[in-house]
Amino acid sequence: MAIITPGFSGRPRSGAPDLPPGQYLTPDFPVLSAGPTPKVSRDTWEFVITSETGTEYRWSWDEMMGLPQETPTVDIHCVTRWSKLGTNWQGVSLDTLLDGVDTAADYALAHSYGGYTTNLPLDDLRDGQAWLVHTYDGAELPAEHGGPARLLVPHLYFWKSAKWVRGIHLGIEDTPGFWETAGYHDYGDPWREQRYQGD
Ligand SMILES: Nc1nc2c(c(=O)[nH]1)N[C@H]1C(S)=C(S)[C@@H](COP(=O)(O)O)O[C@H]1N2
Ligand SMILES: [Mo]
Repeated sequence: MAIITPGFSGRPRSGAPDLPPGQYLTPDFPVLSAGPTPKVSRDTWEFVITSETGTEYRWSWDEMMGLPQETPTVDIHCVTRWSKLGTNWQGVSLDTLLDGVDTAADYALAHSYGGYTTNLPLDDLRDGQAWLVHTYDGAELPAEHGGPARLLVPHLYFWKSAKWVRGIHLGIEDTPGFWETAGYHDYGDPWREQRYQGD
């Protein structure tokens, strides 16, 4: 039996040009967290980029908020198959944060308050592809979605967008993070359906 709601086709849209293979659209914003939501105060919050030589570049909350702000509107794709199109964020481009960072590293490992980690090539944080975001849909990013601040790397599966991010370690070698160690794909391109190792 098909239940038809006015204005709705009755089946999730699939095969749309902006929907990667195997994904469906959701109007909701599901919460996916591997552990409890850490309590992180803006007063003590800091974001630290550590280069491969151990040099640390630090920003307090106020310093980060004082940097040039961008308002990306992007599509997000979770490996559990939900996608959400046209999400609105505000934050600082990783280009801005990496601007003064002296590094020859090829890889980045994001670390979160609470212990979560995820890895990606450093190039995937550059050229307008990644942000440190603190605002969602015009409001403070809710804690369950990664507030005070999370990484936003929408061209990769959403597990790469570390919630409660506290820093990024730059390295000459690739170091797998939490889900990557558990069998998920090292890179995670939703358009190539790189869900698991070997995909
Ligand atoms: N620190 C941290 N970041 C995380 C996760 C997590 O468990 N811990 N889950 C990842 C996964 S699998 C997804 S799909 C998104 C979910 O973000 P949301 O809960 O805001 O939808 O966060 C990613 N970032
Ligand atoms: Mo996910």
